Amino acid sequence: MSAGPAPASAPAVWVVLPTYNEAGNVEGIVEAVRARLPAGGHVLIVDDASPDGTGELADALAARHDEVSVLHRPAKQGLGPAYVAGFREALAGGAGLIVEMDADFSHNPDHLPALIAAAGEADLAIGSRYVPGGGVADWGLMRRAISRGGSLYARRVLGVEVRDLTGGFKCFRRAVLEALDLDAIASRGYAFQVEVTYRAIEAGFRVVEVPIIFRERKVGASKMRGGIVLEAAWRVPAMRLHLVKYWKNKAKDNANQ
Ligand SMILES: Nc1nc2c(ncn2[C@@H]2O[C@H](COP(=O)(O)OP(=O)(O)OP(=O)(O)O)[C@@H](O)[C@H]2O)c(=O)[nH]1
Ligand SMILES: [Mg+2]
Repeated sequence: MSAGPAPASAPAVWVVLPTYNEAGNVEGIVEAVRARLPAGGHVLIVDDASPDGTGELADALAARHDEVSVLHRPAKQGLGPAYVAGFREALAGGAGLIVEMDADFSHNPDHLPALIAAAGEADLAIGSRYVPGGGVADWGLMRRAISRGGSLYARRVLGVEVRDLTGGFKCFRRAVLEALDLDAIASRGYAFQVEVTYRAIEAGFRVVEVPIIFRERKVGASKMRGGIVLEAAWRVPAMRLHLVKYWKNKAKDNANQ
């Protein structure tokens, strides 16, 4: 008999929230996520030693709620490494489904149930701005063009069907993260989002897109820098080339057998 409130068949959902200087958002987002989590769910905050005290606020939330925990990292190392560390902790904690989302309310917690449900059908559910029903609430023309152009660029270069490749609101089945070589993911910014999805597709997992409305953050400062966009610009073709190398090696291995 299962002692917990969750039915034995329901996989535990872990929501990983990376934070860097999110003191104005962390409490609100954790409470909003908690309110929408299925029974047995967990919230993991991954804080990179934010100088604004986010880590201490996160600790206070963890002390208040059993299902909230904090992973403290010693210095700001970028979004990608923070997620990889969070994914590892979630896998070790027994997560069945792992959600990644921003802590700045750009990813509306109201979309969580649909995203989690979709991952039950596929292997990876992606919150998507660029499918019918999805969109961006309050971006200027320039920002829209960068994001749309970035997704289109990545889609064309990689030759995949996913329309929103750079978004970071996703729900993975455990098996996806177990299958990916997390240590081999070198990307830190937007490229991280592209690389994880691309690797999942290449590994044969089913990916679905769920419409979301993305909002601009209301509180706190953006960490987006030109360097993050540039990283994505050169890493995307590098991902494709890496794969070419992989298949060439495989063909050589087969020929040698
Ligand atoms: N742990 C950790 N979290 C980070 C780091 N960089 C960004 N984050 C968090 O990742 C999420 C997304 O970062 P944002 O600053 O919103 O960057 P963005 O969404 O690309 O840019 P905006 O559109 O301006 O919001 C937020 O929750 C940030 O606090 C980092 O180096 N380490
Ligand atoms: Mg943001």
